[in-house]
Amino acid sequence: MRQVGIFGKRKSGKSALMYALTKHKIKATFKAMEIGSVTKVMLVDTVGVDVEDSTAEKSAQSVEVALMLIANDSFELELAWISKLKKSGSEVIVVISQADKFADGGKALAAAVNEVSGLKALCVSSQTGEGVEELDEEINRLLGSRD
Ligand SMILES: Nc1nc2c(ncn2[C@@H]2O[C@H](COP(=O)(O)OP(=O)(O)OP(=O)(O)O)[C@@H](O)[C@H]2O)c(=O)[nH]1
Ligand SMILES: [Mg+2]
Repeated sequence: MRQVGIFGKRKSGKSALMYALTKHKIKATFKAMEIGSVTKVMLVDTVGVDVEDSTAEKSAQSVEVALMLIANDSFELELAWISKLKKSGSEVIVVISQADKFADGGKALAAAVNEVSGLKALCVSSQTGEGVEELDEEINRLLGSRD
């Protein structure tokens, strides 16, 4: 089964995002099913990347697409994980998580991440649903690009 992993520090909003994406009916799954390329896409929740535990490392080996959540302006660990995920062959989508908590919707943080890493980040709130559809589309696009 094709796997999409959700990574991020403890309390960065991984489980809430998994629920929000599931509620959104995981359009990626249905589109992929329509074109008959796969039967199912599985979302994989993980323990925090800041937890001493090998399970997130293990998930990192088996996901095709990884969502890396960033919830505040200390994101060095997340950038290190992004390199690791890419090395193991995963596509990575950077997500500014809990975007509703920021007055600007996470834009400044997304710009800071972009400046340091060159990566584009999507601002997403599981609470308001802001950005969930765009994220879903990006997951779908990346899965499609790997067919
Ligand atoms: N305002 C706001 N709060 C959020 C959002 N997503 C999650 N939260 C809250 O943030 C806290 C942590 O969310 P979780 O989804 O449990 O985070 P997690 O990364 O799965 O946490 P662990 O599994 O413990 O590592 C909870 O109190 C959520 O209600 C969001 O988009 N907006
Ligand atoms: Mg969780």
